[in-house]
Amino acid sequence: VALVRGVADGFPRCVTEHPPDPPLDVVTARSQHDAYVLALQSGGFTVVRIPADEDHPDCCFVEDTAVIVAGDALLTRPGHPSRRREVAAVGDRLGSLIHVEAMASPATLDGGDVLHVGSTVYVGVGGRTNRAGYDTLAVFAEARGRRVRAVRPRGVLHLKSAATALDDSTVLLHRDSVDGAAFDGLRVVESPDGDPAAANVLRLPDGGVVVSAAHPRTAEAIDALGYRVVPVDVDEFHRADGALTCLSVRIR
Ligand code: CIR
Repeated sequence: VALVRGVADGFPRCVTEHPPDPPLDVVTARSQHDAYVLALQSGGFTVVRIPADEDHPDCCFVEDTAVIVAGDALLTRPGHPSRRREVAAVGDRLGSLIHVEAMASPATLDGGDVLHVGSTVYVGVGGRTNRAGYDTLAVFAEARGRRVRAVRPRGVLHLKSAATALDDSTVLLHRDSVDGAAFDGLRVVESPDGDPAAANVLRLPDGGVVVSAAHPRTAEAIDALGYRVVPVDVDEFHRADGALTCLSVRIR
């Protein structure tokens, strides 16, 4: 199952590091979102949709609101205060599907900081995710048989803004943003594109890998390693500091 959330009319007002120029366009974003959903479905996900929340321009970045470990959900407390109330509706929907727990103040954590590779959970700390957020997730994940490790990404919003998994033993990363030494014991592949977001790819249940259409060199490199690449255009979300993974919560 992949949970997605609609793009709000107010999407152009979402939180961004730099004001997008030209302004974000909700019509473009929605058509890219539709294509993204189709790619998830074609790759084997059953897609569950939650309607957009017009009070929360960032609500389509649903990944940040929940972390799934061994089929159970930990609802987050997003690092940006304007995003905290996105969580309730996600929790309600997930609660109808799986076991759900919540995270308490002062913990903050964005799902974009949580990278699962095999039985290890890597957590980006120091940005939207604080130590207490890390600790809460560590207890939750270790109780479910996972090893948990902190990583300090540099100059990016989230850990997964610059590092994701290609399979259970391979990490794709942008070398200036994430130190490969953090992934001891795994095969580390560096994305050849200058943009950290090129390293944000999404694994499909059928083994395919969704890659942003904005990063053809990374797509080629992954293809050369033998993965089946599925390009999807998410430019409008890149301009809002988002990438492929942030648009869904995957329950495997
Ligand atoms: C934010 O700043 O929170 C959103 N504009 C972008 C969130 C992207 N989330 C993600 O990559 N997991």
